[in-house]
Amino acid sequence: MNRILITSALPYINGIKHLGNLAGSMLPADVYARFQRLSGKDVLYICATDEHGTPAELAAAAKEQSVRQYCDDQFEVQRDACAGFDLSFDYFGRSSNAPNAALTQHFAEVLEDNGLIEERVSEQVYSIDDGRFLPDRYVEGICPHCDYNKARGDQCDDCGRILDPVDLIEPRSAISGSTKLEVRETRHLFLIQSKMQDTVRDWVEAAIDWPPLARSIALKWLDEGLQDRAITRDLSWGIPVLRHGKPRPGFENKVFYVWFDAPIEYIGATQERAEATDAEWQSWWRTDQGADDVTYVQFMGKDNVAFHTVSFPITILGSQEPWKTVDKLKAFNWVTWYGGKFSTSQKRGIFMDQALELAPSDVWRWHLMANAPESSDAAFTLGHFQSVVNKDLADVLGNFVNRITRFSASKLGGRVPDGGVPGALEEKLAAQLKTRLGALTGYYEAMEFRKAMAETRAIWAAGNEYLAEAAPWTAIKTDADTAALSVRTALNLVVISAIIAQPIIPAAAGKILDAMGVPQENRKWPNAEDAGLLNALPIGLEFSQPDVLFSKITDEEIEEWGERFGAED
Ligand code: B3M
Ligand code: ZN
Repeated sequence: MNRILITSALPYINGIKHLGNLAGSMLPADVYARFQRLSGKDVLYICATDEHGTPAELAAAAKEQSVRQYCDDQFEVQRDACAGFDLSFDYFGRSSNAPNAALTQHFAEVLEDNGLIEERVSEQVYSIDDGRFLPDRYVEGICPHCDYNKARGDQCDDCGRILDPVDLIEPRSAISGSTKLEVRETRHLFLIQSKMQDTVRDWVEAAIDWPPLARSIALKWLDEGLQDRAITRDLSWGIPVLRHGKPRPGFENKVFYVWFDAPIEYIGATQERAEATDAEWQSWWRTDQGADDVTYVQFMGKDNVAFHTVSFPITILGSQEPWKTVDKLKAFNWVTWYGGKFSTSQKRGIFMDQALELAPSDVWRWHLMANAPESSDAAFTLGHFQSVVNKDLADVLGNFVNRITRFSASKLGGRVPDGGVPGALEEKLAAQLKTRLGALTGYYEAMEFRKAMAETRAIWAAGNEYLAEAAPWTAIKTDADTAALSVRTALNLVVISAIIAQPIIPAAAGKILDAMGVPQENRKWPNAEDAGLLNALPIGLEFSQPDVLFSKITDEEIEEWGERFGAED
């Protein structure tokens, strides 16, 4: 299993994502992709903007732009913000591009041929004042499950339930606010999910590799019984509904539902990449064309799990074609912002572009990963961010690297010194490193990110502890050999500290490795069993001191940011 396909949930096109979105899918997927690449795996990390549906239409209308223009602009904005965060996508596509349309239409055709799609008359909310049907987010009202009063027609943001607009209590139009709504009949394509109940359950139960959060959400849905769902909408922006390659009679003014086409874009984006780069895509997705030996890993927030463990698998399995299905699914809880949620619609919290105005991407990446919302929601506060960054990055890693490189530059000529024989201190350090590196690698493989970050920090801290005990600044006065040994050992540990930091803080790690003169081919993930790890640097190798790695975040900054972003405890 040397090939790993990684997808992150596709960010909606409607505006730049906040740090909670980043922490729950794109960032951990990136950290995992980087770890696997360093481990020598052939990785394909795919993401894209999710451009269809009512969120795009509503946001475009608010900006008085055509939906096409709005999406073109926002795609650039999101792609730039992702680049600013060093997200190492192998391809960042768009669900409104041609490959996704063709694939979506293809899946609908085969599902219909397999008896899993039917035309049905359904009841939809119609707005008399707006003169149109109001699908999904075009209706707002009270959630019938939890009473939240800003529930949207497709999903309740509070309890996470998937809704139908006709379920909402006291519904109102999101376009005009009008409550002059009625239920009218309209024809739609329905995906007969009920027929796939047993197939999906067998598939979920066979999926031994799913972490518990994803698995429990999937089983909860199956236990409640799968409902047949409309996969078309009365909208104009989206993928046209065809039958046998021609507009489907009666569906000329309808398109596929965004949640039907969005996951198909994982495949679509891989095809976009193939077209753009002359690569092939089939060996990643078709089990009859080599994808049997691919491990497919998906990352997403918990509200997306049902769509990926039930709806999308129904599309894939129901086609009875040899498509790859997900092997490991990593889901995240929420990052909260001062007791509430980060919210795009209410502009609560810090958004990706704003974050980069405040501090470099590495420090956000570290903080969000070290406090990943894995087993429960994780509270983000500026004070916590400040203390984590100042402690872990500036005091622990930055201080270790600076102290030893500065000392050896001034006292030992900025070269890796020769001399001395490893003794008890070095053996203790080597044993600790072996155990910790083994654990760290295991946590990454298991996608236990908080534990991986804690282990990374512990390895950095071991550097400071070793230096405190070995005290080369004292030894150098009486015993040059022992001082040389300590410095050499510590410099090797600097390199290991930076190598294992690469998945999380790629910019700072690269700075350290450049300064230490470590060539690209020697930056691979270390093997815990390698006894030579603390002796890897060539004697006499010249190194320079990295520029300031991390500047501390000051109390004044925290105060200013708190005011700017409305942070209130
Ligand atoms: N765009 C929802 C979200 O951003 C959605 C994910 C699609 S994944 C195929 O939460
Ligand atoms: Zn609710």
